[in-house]
Amino acid sequence: MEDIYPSRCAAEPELLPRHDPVAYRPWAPDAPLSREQVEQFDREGYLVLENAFDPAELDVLQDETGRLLADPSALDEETVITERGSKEIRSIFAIHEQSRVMARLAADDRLAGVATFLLDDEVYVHQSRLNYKPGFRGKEFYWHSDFETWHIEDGMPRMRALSMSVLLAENTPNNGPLMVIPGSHRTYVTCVGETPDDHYRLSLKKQDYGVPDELSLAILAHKHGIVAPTGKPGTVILFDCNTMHGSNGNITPFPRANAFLVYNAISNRLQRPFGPEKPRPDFVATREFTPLEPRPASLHKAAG
Ligand SMILES: O=C(O)CCC(=O)C(=O)O
Repeated sequence: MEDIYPSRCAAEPELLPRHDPVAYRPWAPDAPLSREQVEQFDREGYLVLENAFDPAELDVLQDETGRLLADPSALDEETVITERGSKEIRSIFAIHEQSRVMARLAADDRLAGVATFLLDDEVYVHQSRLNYKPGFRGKEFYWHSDFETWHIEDGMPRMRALSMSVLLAENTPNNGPLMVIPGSHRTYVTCVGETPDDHYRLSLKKQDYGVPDELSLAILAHKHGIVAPTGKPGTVILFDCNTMHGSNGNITPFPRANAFLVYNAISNRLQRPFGPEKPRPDFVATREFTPLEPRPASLHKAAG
């Protein structure tokens, strides 16, 4: 079968067109987003939802984040990723499997319901993680399209997935907020270099393969510009699986903590990887394709 999104197999990078829709379901009055929001997501490949959670819900989420970060030894060891050369926590994966609160967050209608609408299908959590950037020492995430890695290393067939970053600490212009290239989701940047076995062990700390080249990034950034949405805790940033994004290090004293939930359409469940034979492990890219049942909007303690 021809791979319409080849990568890491040619000597030179290419800028290829996207072959898939972005917002899959046409807007209707009962949609969980306004018409303008759906159009913005479709056009720019990202969307910011402010004040998605009330203060009591935020307390619950922030307490849980503190608990996860405070005792990583209570978690599955391989899900805790430290920075290169230090013990500083960079990411904790599979948070929705290791925390009831995070599982409830992943299923919350305000997130899962929106993903179901935009992807026009039942959805499951392809990946979840807490990305932590401690003050002074938080390291960057270099530019990438998630889809390129998910396609090549995990076997995600098409662009029918999206990420939601739930801000759990204030993301300011200075503490390494997410940066996106709006409109870049319409271009697939192929990467150069065959993927080594078990690449994920290093790539979760710092990616060396599946990294777009500087000329392609410059072309996209000159054409579309770069935005860095900031916000208070409780803001949600949605972005399409092929939106080019990254973030700078954090040398301010203000830590940044964001929960990432990746929703994939059930019809787009993983196959064999399009690159290396061996898929990445489940904690990075699950192969249990259980559709979420969006739960009513409430993360209050009593909601269970
Ligand atoms: O946390 C960030 O700033 C970016 C994270 C990211 O790009 C990713 O998890 O794919």
